[in-house]
Amino acid sequence: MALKNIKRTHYAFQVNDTLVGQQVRVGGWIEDIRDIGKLAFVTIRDVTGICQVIVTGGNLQSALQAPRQSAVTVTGIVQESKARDFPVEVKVSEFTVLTEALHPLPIDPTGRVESAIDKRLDARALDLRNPKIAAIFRLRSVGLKIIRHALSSQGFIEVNTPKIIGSASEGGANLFGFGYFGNRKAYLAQSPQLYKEQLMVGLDKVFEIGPYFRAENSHTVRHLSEFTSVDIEAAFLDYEDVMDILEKVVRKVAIEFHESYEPDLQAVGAKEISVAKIDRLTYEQCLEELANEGEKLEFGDDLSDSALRKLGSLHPGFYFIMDWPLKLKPFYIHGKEDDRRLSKSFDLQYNYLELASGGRRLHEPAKLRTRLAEQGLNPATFQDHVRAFEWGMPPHSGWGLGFDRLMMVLTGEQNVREVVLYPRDTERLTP
Ligand code: AMO
Repeated sequence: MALKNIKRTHYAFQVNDTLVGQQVRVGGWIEDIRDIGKLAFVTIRDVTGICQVIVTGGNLQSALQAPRQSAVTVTGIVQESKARDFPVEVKVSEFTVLTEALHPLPIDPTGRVESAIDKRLDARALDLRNPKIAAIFRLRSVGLKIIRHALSSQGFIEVNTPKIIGSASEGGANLFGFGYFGNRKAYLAQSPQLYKEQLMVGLDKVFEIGPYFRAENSHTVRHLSEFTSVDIEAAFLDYEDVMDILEKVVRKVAIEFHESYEPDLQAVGAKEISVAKIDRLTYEQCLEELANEGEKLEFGDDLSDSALRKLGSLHPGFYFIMDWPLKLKPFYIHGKEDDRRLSKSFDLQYNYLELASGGRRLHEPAKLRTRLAEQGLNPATFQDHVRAFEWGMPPHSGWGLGFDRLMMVLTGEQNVREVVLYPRDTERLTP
């Protein structure tokens, strides 16, 4: 068989009136075929858009026989078009079907026929051919880029800590464990918490963007068993300082999305999000506001889903809840000096949804051991961790931001699975 030239000269969006009279080769997928006898109008979609081509003569048969969504290259001369939707079209000299698509496909990637999310996730790669879905993942990519840039330019260095670990980072619950060479037991990291804190002994300001794993038996639109988190840790900073950093990072992503990625935001149907000012409420203020709304909670109660939904309706958009009761927070969180019931901790919320949590950490090894024991954790299991605190550990603070949840908010999606390529949850392990 003759060698096929698979290289494109132009993307579909580049085929415009400046190219009239020139030869182009586009590569993409057949979207529609309109057969009008001696010729056929075919639309070809690629990742950038769609163009129309006119097929005649010897190429007609192969174009008409090809199932929609087959991968093709099309070569021809650009000419003006009378079509309503296309100012120009390509008069085809060579129409090559590279790979035929199955007919019928499991989902319609044009999005004209809607499929339930599970069906789309079962055929995720094909789902990405839908321009709306592809736009979500382009935005996800630039979101990460913006965050990396924002943190690096503030002096943070990017690190990679292990995902196979020997002890729990967030306490005992929801760990995935597995056998590790011989009869040892290993776990998948729930967060980089222990490592990012240890790094404060030498690296001062670090961030990590990575996958974390939680055996959450939750069936919600916001929990996954594998999620992506942006974590930071910074020495010689208190919790309000790292709240400022978080606020800046989130604002930067939201603003840059709207300044530079409006077409993708429009494709996903996202509304503009206000990040002008992020309110900082204390836990106790939240209790008061909730009591006024008829939701009575005692000091020390966690904020339930329904309580968070009420708070979300009072504070639509982003807001912080800070100064949580110490007993509600993990062992590594520092207490407030002026009120021992409270902690130097915070969550960043968007309406009902928790996007991030963080705080000032205990940096004195003796206090850390006491807190571990108080929380029913075995200090011996955390020996390697606590050792690092004996090497001149500076005071430090940090946070973990659920990147998938942030993307959910910024794209206006209601289900975290929409913004994750291959989500993992209690039911889904494939594809
Ligand atoms: P936390 O456990 O609150 O804190 O997690 C931080 C953020 O990660 C996201 N997240 C999840 N997203 C999807 N599915 C899940 N199962 C899931 N679990 C958590 C949330 C959450 O706010 N070590 C601390 C952070 C710190 O103090 O630095 C931690 O992991 O958006």
